[in-house]
Amino acid sequence: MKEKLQKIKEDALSAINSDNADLEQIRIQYLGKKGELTSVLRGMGALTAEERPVVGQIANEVRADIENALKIKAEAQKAAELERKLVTEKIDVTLPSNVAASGKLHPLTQVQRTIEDIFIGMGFSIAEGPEVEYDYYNFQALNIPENHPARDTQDTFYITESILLRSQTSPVQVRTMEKQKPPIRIISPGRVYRSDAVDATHSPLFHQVEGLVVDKGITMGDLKGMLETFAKTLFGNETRLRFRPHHFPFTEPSAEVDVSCFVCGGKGCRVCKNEGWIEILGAGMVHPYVLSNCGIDPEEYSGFAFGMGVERIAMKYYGIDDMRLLYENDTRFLGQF
Ligand code: 2U9
Repeated sequence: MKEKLQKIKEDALSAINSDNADLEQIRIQYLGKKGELTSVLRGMGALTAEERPVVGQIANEVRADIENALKIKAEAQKAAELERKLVTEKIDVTLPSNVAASGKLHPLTQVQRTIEDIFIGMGFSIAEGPEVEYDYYNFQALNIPENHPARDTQDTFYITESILLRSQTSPVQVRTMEKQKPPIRIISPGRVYRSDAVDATHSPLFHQVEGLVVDKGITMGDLKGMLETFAKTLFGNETRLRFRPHHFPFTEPSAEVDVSCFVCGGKGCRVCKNEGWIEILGAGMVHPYVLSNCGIDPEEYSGFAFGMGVERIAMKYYGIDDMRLLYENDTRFLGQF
């Protein structure tokens, strides 16, 4: 029996110390209820009274040795598993990370919103309207009757004889005046269309911000003061304005407005083409005919209006020399703004 116990111990220890030993399986095989050690102990009844305690003690020692070996091996297996994980799941913290690319607003949207914010700060509201318009709102109400030469410079896309893609956002102001009594203080930003061929400074679709103020006693002085505040906020406090007489059918008197070059301060440089001045918008006092057309009495009220091209301002502001870059969606270009 002693030999049997010795053999069980040797077999169990060698199983425990073999590679990839399944310790739970070994414990059941040797120490479990139906295990080898238990079945030897069951046979102890056949031993003499002197032999029994001796064999009992050996059996206990064998059990203790096997349990101890299982415990040591379990710890070794755990340590080996941890070591394996540390090696295989190693993270190189010096590798460059995958930075999540965050989106941005298109430069045109950024400039349009900057312009909007400046006017909102001066008490203007934003007015919007349809891009598909009636000829009446786009031209006739604005003192541009059929066959007026101004139609040539604003040639647009026609849906029918009397419906077209708006060539300016002015119809929004006409619609506002029809609905709302003065005082009116609005800007109308949005897409406009002209039948122009694409080149570095033209596109059949572009963006405008137009503005309109109508109230009692509005003068050209109000227009100049408001535009000066706008220009100084957008281009810097040193900016000066220059008004050049011009003609628009919807305003009288009318002017084209330049700002002193915000790059060279007026000395002359590449951005202002050595002029010292940069044209940014057109403006004037709303023509009395236009006020009448919109149901506002020009004897009682007066107003000023202005209009600017967002592309033109964005190009000057950022030093972009080709308008097409703004529409190509090349992220190498767009990522710079
Ligand atoms: C109403 C009455 C008057 C809007 C105006 C301009 C002058 C102007 C151009 C700037 C560059 C168009 O985008 S552009 O080509 N606009 O010069 N626009 S006054 O006048 C209005 C508008 C609405 C009822």
